[in-house]
Formats: sequence, C-alpha cells, structure tokens
Amino acid sequence: MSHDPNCLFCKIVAGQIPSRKVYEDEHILAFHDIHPWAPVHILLIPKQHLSSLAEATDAHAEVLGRMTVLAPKLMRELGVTNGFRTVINTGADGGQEVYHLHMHVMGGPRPWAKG
Ligand code: DGP
Repeated sequence: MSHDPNCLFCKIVAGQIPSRKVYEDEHILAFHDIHPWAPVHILLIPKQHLSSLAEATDAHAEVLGRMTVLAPKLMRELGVTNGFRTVINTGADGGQEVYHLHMHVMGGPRPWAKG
C-alpha cells in the first residue's frame, strides 16, 4: 500500500500533520523527531507506506539505500561534524512505536542515549 490513511507518518507525508521538514524529494521525507533523544534527531522515511523493515522486499532496496546515503549529507547540513547514530526500530521487541518504517539519525555533542 502506498498510502495508509490511518498511518501517522503517511499523514505527515500528506501534510495533514505538520512537521519540521529538513529534506524532501519524490521518494523520501526527513523531519525532526518530536521527542529528540539527541541534540540533532531527525527521522528519514520512505514516502510510500512500508510498515517496518521486516516487511521490506527487493523492491525497497533502492529507497532504503538512498535513505542511508542521505543521512550523512543531512547531518553535515545540520552542523553535525563529529559522528552520528542511525537506528531502525523494527517490531514490538525492536521498540517500534510508529509502524511506518523510519530511520532515526541522531547526532550532536554527547552524552545522550535512549532510555
Ligand atoms: P520508534 O520508537 O522507532 O517507532 O520511534 C517513533 C518516533 O517518532 C519517536 O522517536 C517519536 C516520533 N514521533 C511520534 N509522533 C511524531 C509526530 O507526530 N511528529 C514527529 N515529528 N515525530 C513523531
């Protein structure tokens, strides 16, 4: 399914819920996390609905690759110069809360950590 009307991040993609966007192209949206764990904490998502990494297929390889390559570029643009962490929580035991695949990208001066 490309758009799930009940999905929070699909609503952000559609502009129905506001977000602090940092990047957008035809396939990918990046925006600031509403509950940051780090001084700079953004989420990269595919615009097309994909509930989690566990549901990814070969058809998603390109967008997932593009998201991964985009992460360091966006962190540089946001002034993060000393490294960053990428996390994709997947499924209940992976701590996933929003079921639209998203890559957390977190940087800035440490110490910081989730939980
Ligand atoms: P996860 O646990 O990996 O599913 O993380 C979901 C993240 O989504 C969490 O860090 C908070 C963030 N989040 C939840 N709702 C919103 C929202 O409405 N806007 C934004 N910008 N982020 C949200």
